[in-house]
Amino acid sequence: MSANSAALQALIFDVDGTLADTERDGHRPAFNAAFREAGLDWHWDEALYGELLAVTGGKERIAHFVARHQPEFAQQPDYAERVAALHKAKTRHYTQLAASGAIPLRPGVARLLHEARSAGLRLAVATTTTPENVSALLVPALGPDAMAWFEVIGAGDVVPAKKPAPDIYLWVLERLGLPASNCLAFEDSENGLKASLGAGLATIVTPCDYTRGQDFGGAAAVLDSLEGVATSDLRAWLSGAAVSV
Ligand code: XBP
Ligand code: MG
Repeated sequence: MSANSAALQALIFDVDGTLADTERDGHRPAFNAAFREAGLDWHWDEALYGELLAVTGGKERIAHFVARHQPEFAQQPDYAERVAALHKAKTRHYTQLAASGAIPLRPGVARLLHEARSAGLRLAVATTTTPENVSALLVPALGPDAMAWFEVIGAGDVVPAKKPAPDIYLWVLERLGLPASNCLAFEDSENGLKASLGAGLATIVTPCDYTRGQDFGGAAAVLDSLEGVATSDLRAWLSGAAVSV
């Protein structure tokens, strides 16, 4: 492969856990608020939520919880509609919380995004969460035109199979019109890394509290955060060179 063909052209970011640490104090309380609103006595504490995070996608996570802990709930004739309604309510609670600015970006993220844009790198998002959740998180943090920074936003149900399937990354690459070899992915979890590697993407992992200690084999680098990461480091990681940050 010539150096030009492997030139870094685009950065593809996961959202939850990567751009911001959203799960424990964002998505989790939003799920619990939706359950209370529906008159359900379900409460996902931090430990249980950590187990449920093995399943990506909010609707899928609720179904996983029901199968393991509330199997009778699945016997209702309108079960699928009730799960969808719970997730819709959860998303309302989450977007309200995120739009209030209560969930900050992780250290170094805003600076790296600004630096990447200045360097002419194209930006994209590949996430399991919903598009409205992405906007609610990014606009308070990056300003009213934040969503326009990302040329492609692959989010939620646009693909049939969620992470660890590679579908969302393949969907984003197709719309970028780029091969994986010209892009770098950013993830926080083993599920996310499996998805990005499955799409052939070199991947930088920045674990968060819920994902620290997972298997990040195959990552180009595993970092505490994106603080101090320069675009020159990104180009080196894409080429497979060792980088000390
Ligand atoms: C993380 C997920 C999402 C969120 C909840 O997404 O798996 O399901 O936990 O958001 P990613 P939703 O790390 O790919 O950004 O309820 O909207 O799914
Ligand atoms: Mg994530």
